[in-house]
Amino acid sequence: MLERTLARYLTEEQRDKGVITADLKFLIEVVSRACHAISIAIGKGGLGGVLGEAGSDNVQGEAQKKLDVLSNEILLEANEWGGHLAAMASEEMDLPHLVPHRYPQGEYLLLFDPLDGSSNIDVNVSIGTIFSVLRCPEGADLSSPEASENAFLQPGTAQVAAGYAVYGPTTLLVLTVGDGVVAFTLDREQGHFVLTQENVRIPADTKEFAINMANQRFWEAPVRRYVGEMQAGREGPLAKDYNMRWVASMVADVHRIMTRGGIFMYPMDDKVRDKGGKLRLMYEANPMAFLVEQAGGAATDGRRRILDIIPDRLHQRVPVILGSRNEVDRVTRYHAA
Ligand code: AHM
Ligand code: MG
Repeated sequence: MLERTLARYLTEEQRDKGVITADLKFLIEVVSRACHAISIAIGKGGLGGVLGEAGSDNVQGEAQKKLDVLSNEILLEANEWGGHLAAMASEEMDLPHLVPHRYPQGEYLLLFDPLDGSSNIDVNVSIGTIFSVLRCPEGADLSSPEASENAFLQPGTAQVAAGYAVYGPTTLLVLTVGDGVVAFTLDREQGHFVLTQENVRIPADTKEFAINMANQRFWEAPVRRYVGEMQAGREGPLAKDYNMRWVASMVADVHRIMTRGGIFMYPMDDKVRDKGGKLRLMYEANPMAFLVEQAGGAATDGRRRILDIIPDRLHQRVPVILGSRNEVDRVTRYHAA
C-alpha cells in the first residue's frame, strides 16, 4: 500500500476536503522540513558541536543554548522566502521577524518555540519544536517589527494550524489543521514524514499526572488540593492510584498525554506569579491547547479556557492545565470553589 506522507495528507486536506489553503499546505510542509533539519542537527549531538551554551540571553532573560539559537535560525531561514508568510514570532526573539521586502508577502503569521525543553538538550532527553499559525489580519500594520506585534495578538481560537515535533528515539510531527489530530513519523532513510497515527484521541479519564513536584510549596490551594487527592490514591476521594511522570520538556510530556492520556500542569505559583506563569501563551499554551482540544481533551489556565484568552502581549505567560477532560474539569472546578 502507498505510504501516506505528510505531503499527501496535506493535499487531501486541501484538494479533497477544502480544510486548508494551498499556502497553508506549503507553510506546513516548509515547517516540517525545518523540523527535519533541526532533527538532523540534534542527532549529531556532540559530534556536530551543537551542545552547550550559546553565551547569550533571550528576551525572557533565560540563557540560550546553541540549539535554541540554531533551531530559531533554521525556522526563520526556511520560512522567509516562500511567499506564504507576513511575519514570524519566536520565543527566542524580542520582536517579530518581518518577511524581507525582497520576498513576496503572504497572509499567514507563524509563531514558534524553536527548541522546547532546553534543559534536556545536554542530557540526551526528548526535546521538541512547537508552532502555531494565525491569519494576518487585513490591513495589519507591518511597517516595523514593533508595529507588527499587534497583528499577532489574537486568541488561540483563531489558530488555523498548530503542531509540534518531538525529537526522541524517533522524530514525530503531530499536527492539527482543525480537523482532528494526526501524527507522522520521520522516515530517516526516505527523508519525509509518514502518517503513523490517524485520529489521535485523549481518553477522558487518567491515572497519570505530570507536574514539577519541587514547586509544591509555591502552588495555590486548588492545585495543592488536587495533587494531594491524587497522592492519596485508592484510599483518597478520587479512589484510584495515580502515577507521576515529569520529563520537563513540555513537548514530551504532552506527547505522552496524546498517546495514553494524563494531565499536565504548570500552574500558577509564587515563584512565577510576577511573570504571569511559567509557560508562554503564544508559543506553548495556545498550540498545545488547540491540539489537545482537537484530540478530545481540555486545556485551561485553572479559571479560563486557554484558547479564549485575549493576549495583551507577544511574550505573555500563563498557567497551563491540560489533558484528559474529566481531570482538567475537576481541577478547574477546584479553582472556582
Ligand atoms: P523552554 O521553552 O525554555 O525549554 O521552557 C519550557 C519548559 C517546558 O518544556 C517544561 O514543561 C518546563 O519548561 C519545565 O520546567 P521545570 O524546569 O520547572 O521542570
Ligand atoms: Mg518551551
